[in-house]
Amino acid sequence: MKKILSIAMTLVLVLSLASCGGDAKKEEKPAESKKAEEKAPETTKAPEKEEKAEEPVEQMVFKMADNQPADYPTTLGDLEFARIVEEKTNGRIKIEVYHSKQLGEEKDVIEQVQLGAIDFARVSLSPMTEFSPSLAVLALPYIYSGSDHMWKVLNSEIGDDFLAGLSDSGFVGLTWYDSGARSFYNSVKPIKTVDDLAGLKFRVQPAELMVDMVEALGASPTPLNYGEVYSAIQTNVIDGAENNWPSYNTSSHYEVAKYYTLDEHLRVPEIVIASKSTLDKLSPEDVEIIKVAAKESTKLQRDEWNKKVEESKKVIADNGNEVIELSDEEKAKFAERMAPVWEKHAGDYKDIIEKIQAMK
Ligand code: GTR
Repeated sequence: MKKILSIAMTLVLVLSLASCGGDAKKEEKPAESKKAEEKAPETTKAPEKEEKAEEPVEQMVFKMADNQPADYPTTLGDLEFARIVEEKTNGRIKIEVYHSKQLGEEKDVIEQVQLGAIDFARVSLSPMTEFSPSLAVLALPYIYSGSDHMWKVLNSEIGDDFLAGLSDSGFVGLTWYDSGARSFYNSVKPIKTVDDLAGLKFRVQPAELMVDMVEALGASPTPLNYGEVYSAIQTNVIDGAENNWPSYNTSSHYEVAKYYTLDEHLRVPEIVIASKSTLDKLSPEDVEIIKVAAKESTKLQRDEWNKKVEESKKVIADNGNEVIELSDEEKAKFAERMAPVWEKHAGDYKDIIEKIQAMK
């Protein structure tokens, strides 16, 4: 009896330590120690009470990474995903969301997910093209006529096939989130024509596709992590970058790059991924719950996205930034320059591209 009591007390202590360690909001661990953390899902067993022969319920705790802040639409989507999973498994599966790049910059996070050191992540499709090159089809400059067209494609068999195809690279693609359209901003001058980009230095996401795109426009690309962009613009290491309204706002890049040209060269969706090695350890029923929950969370994410776009436009207008609209003719000139990028990155996928274009 005494022995059982002392085992129970030790378990209670272990449990309370484990739950302290899992508090994503309060915890700020050095990146190194995070990387070295346990790869397998953390499992904790409820302490056995005295002689009672009840089957202990095993709780699984997983980590999910996002590089955007706590109130950003993607993080809100992640939290909704985690909430649905927890609800549908009666608390058996818990997903802790680490926002604001607490688990590292995007490309490192993707590598960690591939290795199974991080279980889930919400990332941009651009850096994913480095791990699964065919995804470039969905991130080609000017491939979509607008948001409706993009969502029609992502919600079709084409989108599902791309999610499923990720298993060859060690991921499970779960769902898509909105990321609007990306446009150029800079600290030097208002860009009104494609020729105005000549010679300017723009930060790009670390992906060959993005490097090639900026080169095709006659500008000079600098791949950098997202977290390094603000100070690089501020210190004139680069002249600007490109992103959607909510990122331009929440990263505070609008403070150091006041000219925003709405050329909308890219619609790169966000993607929610899981580590294949994590999901391989779960039952097919649990994997199904996770897949359905992720898809369900997209609705909330898209609603939050639309709100954040409006809020961001206001913040940027109130700051007195110069926002430059382009005519359809001028946008067409940007698009014409992209031919070599399409050829290099999607030359082998002409049939899928035709299908996408037929869905306009
Ligand atoms: C944002 C995206 C981030 C990151 C960032 C970037 O739109 O949400 O995940 O990819 O762009 O430009 O690095």
